[in-house]
Amino acid sequence: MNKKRWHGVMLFLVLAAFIHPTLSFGQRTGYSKEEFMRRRAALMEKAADGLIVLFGATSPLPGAHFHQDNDFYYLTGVEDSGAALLMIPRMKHAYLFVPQQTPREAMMEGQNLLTDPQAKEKTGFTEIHNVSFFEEYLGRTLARAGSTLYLRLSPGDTLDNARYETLIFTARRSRLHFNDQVSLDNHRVIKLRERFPGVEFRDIVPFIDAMRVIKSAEEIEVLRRNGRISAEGVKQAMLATRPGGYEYQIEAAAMATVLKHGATGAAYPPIVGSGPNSCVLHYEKNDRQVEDGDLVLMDFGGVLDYMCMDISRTWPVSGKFSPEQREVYEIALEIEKACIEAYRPGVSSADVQKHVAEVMKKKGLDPRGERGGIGHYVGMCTHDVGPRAEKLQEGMVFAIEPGFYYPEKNIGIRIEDTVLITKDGCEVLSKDVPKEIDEVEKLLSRRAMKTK
Ligand SMILES: [Mn+2]
Repeated sequence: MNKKRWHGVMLFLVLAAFIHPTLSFGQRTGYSKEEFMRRRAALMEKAADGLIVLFGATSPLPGAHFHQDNDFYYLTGVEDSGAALLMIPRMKHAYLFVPQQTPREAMMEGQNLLTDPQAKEKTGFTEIHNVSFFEEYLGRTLARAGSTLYLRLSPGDTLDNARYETLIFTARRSRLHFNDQVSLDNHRVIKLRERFPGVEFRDIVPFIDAMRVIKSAEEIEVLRRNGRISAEGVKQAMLATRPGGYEYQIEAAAMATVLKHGATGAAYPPIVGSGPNSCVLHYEKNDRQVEDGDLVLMDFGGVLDYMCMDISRTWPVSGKFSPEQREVYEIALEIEKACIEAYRPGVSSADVQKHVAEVMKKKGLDPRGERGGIGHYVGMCTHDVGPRAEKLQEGMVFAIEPGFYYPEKNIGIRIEDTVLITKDGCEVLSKDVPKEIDEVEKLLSRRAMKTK
């Protein structure tokens, strides 16, 4: 190929990457085998004086794609249902146990790792066995390992429930004693105690949380990609907003965008609250007809390769904020930006609040009681795990989400970004969705408005 022709090809590729979003965004990539092997090795170093046991998710939730238990996926990368993990830190051995499928099961669901001749090579496990051998292996190795068993004694988290939230929902379910049933996790602990009464049971969760809270290089790449595609989702939702349309049509625009770019779904039920619904913080029915003059509050994020994103934006259906909406919006935006300015390693919640107070004073704005501070962690779970953040550290990921809600005026405003703490500040992963008033209004003006 001559040089001129080659330049032409390069120019085409560069332009194509700009024009064609799938090329510049990247798709679902997963993680390297080495990433999971590193995590297992790191955990074995922390729980060196015993055995480690973890159980995988048993089956998909009705109507949903299979989503592995977060802790189990974090350590294995395995998405077969009904699996178990046994690690022997003293030997640096990690055994995976996978159910033997019936021929019908294999036909319906596809074969699992147990019958894959490359399984060990693909995953880096010491051995992969039938799950029915699990108890025998545990019994055999416990005696040699000093009879200490690390397992999950704290609750598990889910895609959108933090560990403590799992406890809250269990308590709510148990308000009626007919619904009062121990969780599958607790059932496993009871069974293990019944089988091995002489063993000392210790919680593995603090060790896992200390690891999960600091994101690895591979996780950060996934989070950046998810930031881009989820931001594009919210932008498309803004462009799909029109008077007379429905909230679910706004949700659909965001979902179509993230699914097209490799997300496995939403990180939590998307919130699209218009008018009065903008004041219901976790509104998710999304079935109201949107009216001219309404605000739309959308809280949305995709989940990509087991990493969540959490973004909120609020915009006027008409395309222009009313003076009253604008006044509240400006205050929320200044607080959010002041928090982002303050986020860097070593900073505490009180430091962030102090900075927010200074900025508001300088700008002559009344923060109306909202002080900012440190938001919730984001990661494998939308409300991710981790010890309480006394001071921010590099590699942590947070959602910052100031909001104001005035139901009597149908004004609910929340502005939320997901940020990564970097060496000397923070990187706004969801930065591609506009939030400045003029940028929001400019984007909305691109709509082909069909007003009734
Ligand atoms: Mn949030």
